[in-house]
Amino acid sequence: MKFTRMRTLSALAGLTVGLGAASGVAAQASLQDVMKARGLTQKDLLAAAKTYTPTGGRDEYIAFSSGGQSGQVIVYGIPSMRILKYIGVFTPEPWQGYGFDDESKAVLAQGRINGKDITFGDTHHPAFSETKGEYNGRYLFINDKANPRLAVIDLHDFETKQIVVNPFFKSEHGGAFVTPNTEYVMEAAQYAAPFGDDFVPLEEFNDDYRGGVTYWKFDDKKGKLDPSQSFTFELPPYSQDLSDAGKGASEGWGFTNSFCSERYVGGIERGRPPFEAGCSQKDTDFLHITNWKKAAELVKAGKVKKVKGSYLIPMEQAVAEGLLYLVPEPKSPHGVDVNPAGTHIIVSGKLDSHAWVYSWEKIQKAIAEGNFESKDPYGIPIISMKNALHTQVQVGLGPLHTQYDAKECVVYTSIYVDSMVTKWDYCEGKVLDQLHIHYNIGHLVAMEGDSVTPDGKYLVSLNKLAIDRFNPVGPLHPQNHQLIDISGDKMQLLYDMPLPLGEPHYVVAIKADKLKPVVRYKSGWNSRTDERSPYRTRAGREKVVREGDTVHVYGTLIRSHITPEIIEVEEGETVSLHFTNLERAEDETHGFALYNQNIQLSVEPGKTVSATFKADKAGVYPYYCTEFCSALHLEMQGYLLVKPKGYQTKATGMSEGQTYTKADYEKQVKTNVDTQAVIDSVVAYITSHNYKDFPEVVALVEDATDQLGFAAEAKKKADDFAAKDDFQNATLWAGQHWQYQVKTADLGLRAKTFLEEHGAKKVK
Ligand code: RUQ
Ligand code: CUA
Repeated sequence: MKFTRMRTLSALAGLTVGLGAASGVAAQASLQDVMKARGLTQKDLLAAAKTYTPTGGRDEYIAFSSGGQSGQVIVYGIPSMRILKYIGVFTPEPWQGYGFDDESKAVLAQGRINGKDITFGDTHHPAFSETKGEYNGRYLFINDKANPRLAVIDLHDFETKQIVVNPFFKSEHGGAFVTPNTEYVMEAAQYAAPFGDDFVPLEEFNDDYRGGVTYWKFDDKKGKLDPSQSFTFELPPYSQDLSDAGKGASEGWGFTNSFCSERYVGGIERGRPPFEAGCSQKDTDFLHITNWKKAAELVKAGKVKKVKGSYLIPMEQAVAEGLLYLVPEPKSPHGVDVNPAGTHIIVSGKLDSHAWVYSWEKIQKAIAEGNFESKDPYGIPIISMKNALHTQVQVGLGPLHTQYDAKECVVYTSIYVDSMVTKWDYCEGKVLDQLHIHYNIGHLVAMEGDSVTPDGKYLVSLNKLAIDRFNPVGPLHPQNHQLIDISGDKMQLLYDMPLPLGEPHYVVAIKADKLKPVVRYKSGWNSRTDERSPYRTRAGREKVVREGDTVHVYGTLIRSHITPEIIEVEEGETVSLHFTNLERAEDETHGFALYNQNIQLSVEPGKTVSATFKADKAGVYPYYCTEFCSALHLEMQGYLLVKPKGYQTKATGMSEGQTYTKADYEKQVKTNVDTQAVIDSVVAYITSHNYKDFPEVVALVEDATDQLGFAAEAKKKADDFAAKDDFQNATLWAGQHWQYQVKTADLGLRAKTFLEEHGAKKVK
């Protein structure tokens, strides 16, 4: 108490001195000094002021980046570009215990293909769940290109909850893209392959290799994709690429690009020109247009057959029912991006210098009139380009992806070969501005750029190469995400952020205040299935239960001990550890690592986490908490003793390194009395303020009350031993009493500081 008041006083003194020195000329001089010393220009300072976020400050937008080959998702703030989190998705991630505890292993196991564990993913396109075309901040979806899978991340705790494997594809790319009310999540194939698992020679490519697009049904209440209600359009082997769902005017339809509609099969070793030559020969490829709304009705009416447990719409059926059309699009296209009103679709060809704007109105008209120029070899009607095109604009060499601004008709297209962002008007068909970036931009993201009401403001350029932008760190470079201010007429480059985790492809950014993540779980929560864990354990109810060959340990974690601290099993037994974190205070996570078992758990407040393994070798296995959770975190430890079969525990007691006397006991008791005085004063402060108006403080007070309860129990034990003149045990329990007091005081002071900083009011 005294200590904090002193701190406050000295801080006040410092502020007064600081203000005196910072006034007028002196401050300017010092700013100029810094500019000179660091070689900064006025423009740099302006850029810095637009991104700099003072300590404790928050970002306006939260970006979710694909993690590329890392198989993860990277979360960062805009405009500060500070990385906030990596989310383990397809790849084990030890910090979060992802892939190390039983619960998350079960999630990764959903991603097995033909019985094989796949513990990596090539994540490309994240997408938010939507309501009426607006991001609703509830879920994030992301795809895996290498092994065609989709994952669902729940944004209430930023954890991966589900992985589904595409039943037909062997590769994919055009996912994840959501329909305006998250009815479906689109996932399009990439490299054509047979839908079955058997060998089919490449000579039969045209007849038996297939592409496709899957519409995964999403159950919003359960937060899960439902394979049993999902359906796939069989498509020709045209290397489908990106997709986008229609919205507004085009709601109910989906758009999917393709490249290599030549259906060329390379084979350098067979003396054939490589894929790259044969796949870029024609001037045009095909945009696939699919009617998911009508398809969903057919499925509902029982008119679509299931193959391998999933609905599959054969091409003949899709054509006969008017669900599938093609439109030529420029050479080797990449991105396809529907505008916010759903009236136009922008496609760019990697090998063309134009962006092509299609008119949904024209496409619909052609469909309604049956006005097709021809059919492809699979009988799919082709709408002629001239009957579908609104305009084409020369935007630069190698255009890839397009993002929509808040201003109507304004878009930003990434120009890969020219390393540039082109700002242009797709209504008028004219270029407005161009900005050079470093280097070779792939995707780009504008704030809420995929929603029906984009925010504009900032653009991030996701560059494929960093080359010389950062201090060298060896041949493998980080990626470079460049922040661009797009609030004015001219784009302004503000900041370079290195991203050292895989090669991100797409990023989506949402208003930060749409996200409402929890700070703690309901007590005893299995966060992966989002239900109460059967292994939930409350304070004082820790137990060891033997079931057949398995030893279940129901344990708890709280500052600063693990209960139990000694676990004894026999060689050959299976051990299943279950730990519940009893804390409620924000950020009081405990970890758990065990020697030689590849176990690292992250147990956030309220969570119950399990780890099952075979104790196959007799020995001594120390374990400890891996989060620096308190002053006595290092003492948050224990031993797993794996005893040889038939071993008899000896009756002798523990040997202790230290003996204690009555004087030691009394000294400890005096410390405890002094500490209690500090606690009382803090409690008086808290209860004399409106702390109940602050849920964060209520959680801290609950934890502190728990600790005080434990303190009282320890004190009673100390008193009892002292009454029996057992000062060894009396001193140790008095010491434990003090440990609980220290934790209570720590929580109390944190609550008090919070109240001070958040302007709590005095109550009577
Ligand atoms: S990719 S750089 Cu979306 Cu996979 Cu275009
Ligand atoms: Cu719990 Cu360190």
